[in-house]
Amino acid sequence: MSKAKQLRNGMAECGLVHIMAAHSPLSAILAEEAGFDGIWASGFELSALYGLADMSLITMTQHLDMLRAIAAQSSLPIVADIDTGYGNALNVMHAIREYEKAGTAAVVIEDKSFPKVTSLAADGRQELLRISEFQGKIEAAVSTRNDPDFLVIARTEALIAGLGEEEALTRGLAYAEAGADMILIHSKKKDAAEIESFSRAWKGPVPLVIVPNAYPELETTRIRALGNIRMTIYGNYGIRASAKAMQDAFRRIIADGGVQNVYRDIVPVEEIFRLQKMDQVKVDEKRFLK
Ligand code: SPV
Ligand code: MG
Repeated sequence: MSKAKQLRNGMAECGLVHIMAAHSPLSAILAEEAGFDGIWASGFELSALYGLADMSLITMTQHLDMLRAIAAQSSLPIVADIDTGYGNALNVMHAIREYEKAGTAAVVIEDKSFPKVTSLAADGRQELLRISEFQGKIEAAVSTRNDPDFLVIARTEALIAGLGEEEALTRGLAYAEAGADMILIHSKKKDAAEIESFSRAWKGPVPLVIVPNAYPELETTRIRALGNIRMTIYGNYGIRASAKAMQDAFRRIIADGGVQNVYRDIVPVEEIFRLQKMDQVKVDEKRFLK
């Protein structure tokens, strides 16, 4: 079964899948062990990993390299954050071929102009494409995929750009008409009212995806109650969790003048060996090193 089919089946069977952001194969392994249904190959997280702002500075090649490395270590379906699709509809066609070959189950393409600016920044420059131009990009993606189960998810940034619910609904419907399998509706409001209102007003033919980064109070029970959200992406939690853990440990080492305390509160090296599958290395050594 393809990973795309696995993802579709997960949504059909459970009603809602939980997709965790990863910025490395190690973070993807940890997400899989924790029990998530899929991996979000996040542009924000990869940008942050390089110490860069999430504004189209990371190239498609860099993102694909990370995604391939994740695919090699994880059995979970990968939802690729391809931002604006790296250009116009022709760039989207190239991207879809490359991401599908790399083992991606789904892509999310957003209706901002290239180069984009990250969605959650206060006063970010948020310019949206004309609706028909973005429909062309969705049509290009849909007609390029090989596997009919490969999901093309259209993300509208209408609420992020402050254009209001009517515009967001109009765009969502237009993108579904262009062939999108799902609509990702993003919001940077600190509470969930905007997303809940959009979800209640959405009468489109395809289900919704949300990214509760700005409004963490919207947990699974409330999401399920809305009835038309099939995918939740935890969009920047991996990088924030790891930054916090490293900040705490690094500061303590300086403050304590050594690692004599901190070593108790970090994973032992044996845990890293386990994640690196050192047991298998030992087996292979015995078998093949003659
Ligand atoms: C990402 O994780 O790259 C996203 C989600 O696109 S957000 O950063 O909240 O826009
Ligand atoms: Mg992104």
